[in-house]
Amino acid sequence: PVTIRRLDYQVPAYLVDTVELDIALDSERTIVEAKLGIRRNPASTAPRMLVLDGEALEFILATLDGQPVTPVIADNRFTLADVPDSFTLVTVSANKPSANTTLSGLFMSKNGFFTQCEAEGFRRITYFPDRPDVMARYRVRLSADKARYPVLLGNGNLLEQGELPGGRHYAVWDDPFLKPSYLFALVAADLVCEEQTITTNTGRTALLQVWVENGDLDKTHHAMESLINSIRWDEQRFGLELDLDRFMIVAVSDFNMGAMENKGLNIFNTKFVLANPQVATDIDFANVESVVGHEYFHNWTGNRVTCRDWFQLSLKEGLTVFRDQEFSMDMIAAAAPNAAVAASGKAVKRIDDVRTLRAAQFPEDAGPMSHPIRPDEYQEINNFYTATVYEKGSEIIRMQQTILGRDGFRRGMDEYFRRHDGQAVTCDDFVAAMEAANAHLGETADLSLFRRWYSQSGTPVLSAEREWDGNTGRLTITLSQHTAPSVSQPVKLPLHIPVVIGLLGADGADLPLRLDGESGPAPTERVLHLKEAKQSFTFTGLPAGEAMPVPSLLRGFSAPVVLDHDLRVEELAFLMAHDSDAFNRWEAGQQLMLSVIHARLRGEDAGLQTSALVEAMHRTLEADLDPAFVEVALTLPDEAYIAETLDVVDAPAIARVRDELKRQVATGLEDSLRARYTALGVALAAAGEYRPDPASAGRRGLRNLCLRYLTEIEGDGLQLAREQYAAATNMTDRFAALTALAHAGAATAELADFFQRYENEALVLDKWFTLQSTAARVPDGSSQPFVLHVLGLLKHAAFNLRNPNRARSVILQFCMNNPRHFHADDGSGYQLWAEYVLRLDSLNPQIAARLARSMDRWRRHTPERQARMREALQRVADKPELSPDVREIVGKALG
Ligand code: B3K
Ligand code: ZN
Repeated sequence: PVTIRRLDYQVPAYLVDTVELDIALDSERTIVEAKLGIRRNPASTAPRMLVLDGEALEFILATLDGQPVTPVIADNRFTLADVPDSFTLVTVSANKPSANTTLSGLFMSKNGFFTQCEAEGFRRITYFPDRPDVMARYRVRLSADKARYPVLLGNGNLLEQGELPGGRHYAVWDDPFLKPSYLFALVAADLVCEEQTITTNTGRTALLQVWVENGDLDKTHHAMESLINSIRWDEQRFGLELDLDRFMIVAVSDFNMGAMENKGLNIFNTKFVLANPQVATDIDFANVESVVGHEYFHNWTGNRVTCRDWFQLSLKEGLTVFRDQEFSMDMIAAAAPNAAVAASGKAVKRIDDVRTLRAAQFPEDAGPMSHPIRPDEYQEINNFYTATVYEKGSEIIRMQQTILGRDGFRRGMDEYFRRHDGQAVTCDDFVAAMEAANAHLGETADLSLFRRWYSQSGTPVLSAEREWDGNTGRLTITLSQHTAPSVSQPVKLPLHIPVVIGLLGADGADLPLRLDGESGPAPTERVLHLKEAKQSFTFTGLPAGEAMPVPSLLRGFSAPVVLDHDLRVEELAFLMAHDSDAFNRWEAGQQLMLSVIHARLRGEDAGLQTSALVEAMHRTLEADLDPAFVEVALTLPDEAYIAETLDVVDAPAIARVRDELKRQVATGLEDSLRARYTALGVALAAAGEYRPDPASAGRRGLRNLCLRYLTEIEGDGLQLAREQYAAATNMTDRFAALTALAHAGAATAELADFFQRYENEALVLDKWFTLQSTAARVPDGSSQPFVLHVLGLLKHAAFNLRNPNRARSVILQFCMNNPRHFHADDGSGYQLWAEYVLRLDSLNPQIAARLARSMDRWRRHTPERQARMREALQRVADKPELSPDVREIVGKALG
């Protein structure tokens, strides 16, 4: 395997100013003529040799300034020696879209041609310096059979279209913006659209379109609304305007990822476009909004300013995730009736994001694929579209906002665009703009130490110790940090960690925070800047003669760290009830739950702790709180997060202990759960027609959680679930009822009914497959081993390994999200894993590599399981013709 290193970066030897493409689309042989205006890069000292990338292309001919030339074509490279300083290169090549199962480059989905060029797909369309720092102006002529592919779309503006002989037609698209090749896109398909014009804040008008298959026009409205909200939000929050005359979203059913931000022509997995109350759940609606926002926000953070090289991926991804998270929060707040509900809604969104970080990124950062948000090396770049680059990357941006303040952060963003619009830049350029725009803040704006977050991998453990002097009212908090060494970084350095803190007095209210030596007004919440391995902070003027104030540390999860607190159970319960920071109220509850789960896993009965926890949960359920908050507060930590808090993982034991606790909670809260279930049902019915707004989604969420708890115990839970399933008027309630029944192993009739109802709705069938692959029990309650049930799903007539959504819904879901059965004692889960990694690898290496990663943490499992997991990994590694994608993952896992 070839390793690419960040420090080996060289400027491109040749630049491309203009690209004219003529693409004659044909499923068996698409002909691409490319006319490139090329010139020597004055900044390069490399030899005068033109090297272009090209993969899976059939070379037909090439001319240089009109003269035929003969390139050397080998190892996915096109090389021409002794080229002039400035010239026009024409190449003609062919490719076969119908055979392209990788879904990278030009491929076919059921109703047409689509492209995916990020990261390195453009080289599968034509010979080109396929790297993000080569930015060119593109004009594209598309032609195709008119009856089959009546819609021809490209980046930018439509200049011309017309008929051609032989039943074909053509369209010419021109993109006025310079762009890297990874943002190129085309679509030729049988599609229809919902469209609308919008006037931007400066009075420009633009046409917005959402293109879908015929028959899906009843599911585009939410995406369109989300797009409009995204445009408005970026104008208001960051002063960024839509720069195009036309902005298109196209839905495709075969797609490797969520969506892609191609300039003016976003291509989306149908899963993140199509939604209506009958087929989409509240979570789907929220996901559509967030992905539409994410791709739209890339238009500035990613497209107008792009990455110099792929090591800088977090420059656009971390920043854009941060932006989409903030967008969703602001949308929730905007819909809230008052400030309290707005604050709670924002906290719930933050909690969801932190749960994702803990369940996906923390394990990644502790395993064989651990890398800094700006990686130093990779073998296959597609393996680095990770939770670290995205989600931890977003946390690194968020911390800059915490350090500089919201206004300071905005000044930094303005400076970033002022400096770099139209350029391909680095993460360091971003931080430098933040610093420069805030220089007047003095030391606060010095991010030199902060930059280590970009270069150092691993999750820091932050420890806090307290010393209380009750006579003088002085509290000293000593913070220390430690990051475990990793293979590539044996020595880890201290980071700049912003720790947002509050102190609760005996009545639960926030106390003024005055650091030793300070005078003047004292805030009740502030940021402590931990910059060394260990630092003490002394607060003075606290109520003397009282018990030690209870610290609320890392409010709002102000840094992506593991907090090793020294809080006693009573203090956690106190925070859970009184902390003015809703995130930390939730967090205190999670820590209580974790300590009960840990005790049980150690074989202790933890009776007292459990009853304290159940009581605290009962109070939360009975309190007059935002239902969405109550839902997250009553949800036990995920199995994946629990596993990360343990040294040795026994996955089925974790699931068992978590189930037991769930049943105890359900038993303890049974009457309240049923009462709440009923009351919420009444309130929702009174509110009328289904709407996916945060308030009603929150009510449904809590009501369905109550139902889940009730189906965990003997009683009328199953009966309620059956009734709810039958009476449901929307997918959220119907699917929640089905889920509750399936986990209880009592869903035979409903699963059959569900399949029949939604046989023609691919995204709903994906849910049906996912639910069955991730269920706690075989959904019909039979005693067959779970893996046989999964095998049955894989053989189902509606299963199709080539469709990524369907493949994910069974095999990836089973291996990644059903730990108790994946880790079955006999190793059958691992065998299935190996077989499907190999099968998928010959079709679609990107999806195979994702699946391969479900073995990342194999060294943490019990010795017997480790042995079986290693065997399965070895079986995959032993295959000689593995893709670079899977080779890198299994190589690192075994390494
Ligand atoms: N930028 C794309 C991801 C491309 C993944 C390539 N393997 C979607 C996004 O992050 O918005
Ligand atoms: Zn992105």
